[in-house]
Amino acid sequence: MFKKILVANRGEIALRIQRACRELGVRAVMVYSEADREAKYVKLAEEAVCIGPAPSGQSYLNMPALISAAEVTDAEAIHPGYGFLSENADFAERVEKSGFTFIGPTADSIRLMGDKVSAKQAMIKAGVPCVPGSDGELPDDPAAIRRMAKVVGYPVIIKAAGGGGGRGMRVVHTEAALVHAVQTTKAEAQAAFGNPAVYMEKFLQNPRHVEIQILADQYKNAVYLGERDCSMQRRHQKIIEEAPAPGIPRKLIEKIGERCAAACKKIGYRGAGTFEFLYENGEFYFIEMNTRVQVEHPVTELITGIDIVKTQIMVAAGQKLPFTQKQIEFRGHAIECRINAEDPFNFMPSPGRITMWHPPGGPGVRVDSHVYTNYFVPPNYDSMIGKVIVHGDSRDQALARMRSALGETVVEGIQTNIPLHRELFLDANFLVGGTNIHYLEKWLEAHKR
Ligand code: MV4
Repeated sequence: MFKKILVANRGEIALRIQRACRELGVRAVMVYSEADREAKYVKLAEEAVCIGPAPSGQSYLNMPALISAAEVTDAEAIHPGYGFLSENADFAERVEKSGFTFIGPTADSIRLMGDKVSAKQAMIKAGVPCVPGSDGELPDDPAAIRRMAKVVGYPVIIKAAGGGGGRGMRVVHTEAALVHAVQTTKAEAQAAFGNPAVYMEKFLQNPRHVEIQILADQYKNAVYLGERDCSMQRRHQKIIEEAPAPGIPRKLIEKIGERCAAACKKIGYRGAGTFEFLYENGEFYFIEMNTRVQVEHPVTELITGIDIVKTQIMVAAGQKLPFTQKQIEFRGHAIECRINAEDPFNFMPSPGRITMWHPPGGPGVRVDSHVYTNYFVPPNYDSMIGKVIVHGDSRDQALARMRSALGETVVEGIQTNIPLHRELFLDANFLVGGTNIHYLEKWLEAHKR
C-alpha cells in the first residue's frame, strides 16, 4: 500500500478521499486554491499545499503545480477525484512519467473512452449493446450520410466524438435538415474539442439514464456493482440518483452487468468506472463510459457495502480485487440528493457564507459534505455543497428517510435546492418510480414560479 497520496481535487470528494486514506492508514496530502484555504479537509489535513489562485485553470487544472506538490511532499500516487483532470489522459500520462501512480485507469483506457467513436467501437466488439447508428465516424459525402440516416430512421442524433456529457450533440428530425446539422455539429466540435469527427445514432425519445458501476484490478478481475438510475436531471446536471433502478428486471441487470465486466477484462481496464446506458422499452443501449469515480458512487456503496474509493486506491497500489462477483450482494434501496448552492427554482448560483449548517442524521442517513457553519462557499467552482444519501430496506423506506432527512436539514445564509428536493419527494410520479430523463424539466415547466 502507498504511504502517501496527493488528493488533486476539492470539495466533498476531497474529504471523501481523505477519509478513505485514513481508513487505509495512508497519509493524504490535500491541495487547495487560495479560495479554499478554509475548507474542512484542509483544516483536517496532516499536510496541505496551496497550488495557486482561485480560478481552476491556475489551480485544480494546473498540471505542473499538482505534480510539483506531489514531488515536494513525497507522495507516491495522485487521486484525481471527479471533474477537473480526472478524465484527462495527458494528465494521467504526465503523472506516471513523473514517477507517480495515477489512481485510475491507464492513459490509454482514458483516451479510448474519451473518444466516443472509439469507445462505442470497443463496446460493440466486447458485446455491450449500443444505440443503433453509424458504424464509426460519419463520412463527408452528403449522399452517404443521408443513406445512413434512412437506414437508422429519423429522428437521429449527431454527436461529437470529442463530446460527452451532453456537449456537442444535435437532434435531426428530417432529411432536409440533416446535412446542414452535420456540418454545424462538425464545426462546433472542431472549435470545442479540436476534433471535427461526429457520429450518428437513432435518437431515443423517452429513455431513462441507467448506469452500471464496475471495479477492476490489473489482473483482469472485474466485477459490476449493480446499476444507478440517474434520470432525474436538468441540463445534464443530475440532482437525484438511486439504486436499484425501479422496475428493471434483475436478470436483465445481471446480463448487462456481466457484459460490462467482460468488456473491462477485454480492454484491460483497471480501477473504478461507469458504463452509461439509455434504457427504453426494456432494452439497454450503451452511450458512454466514465473512467473516474462519480458523484453518485455512495448509492452503490450503500446497497453493496463496498467502499469504492478505498478499492480504487487498493487496485491502483497493485492489489487484487478483494471480492468476487459471487460475493457481492445487493441489499435494500439507496437514494442521493445533491445539495447545490443555488436558487431552487431559477438555478442561479448562490455562493456566500453559510451562517447555519445543520446536517440530517439518524438510521440509514449519510451526508458527504465539506461545509460547516461559517464556511464561505466560493463563487469559483461547481455549486454542489454536499450530498444527502439514504438507505432503506425498500424504496418506500428510503423515500421516507429522505423526506425526513430533507425536513431536518438547515442551511442558512445562502440559497440551496433543498426546497426543490422537498417538493420532488412528494411528487406522485417520482414516488411511483421510473420517470425518464425529460421528467424534471417538464415538471419545472409545469411548476413555474
Ligand atoms: C442520447 C439521447 C437520445 N438518443 N442518445 C445526453 C448526455 C450524453 N451522455 C448523451 N445524451 C443523450 N444521448 C440517443 N441516441 C438523449 C440524451 C440525453 C440525455 C441522456 C442522459 C441523461 C440526460 C439526457 C438529457 C438529454 C438528452
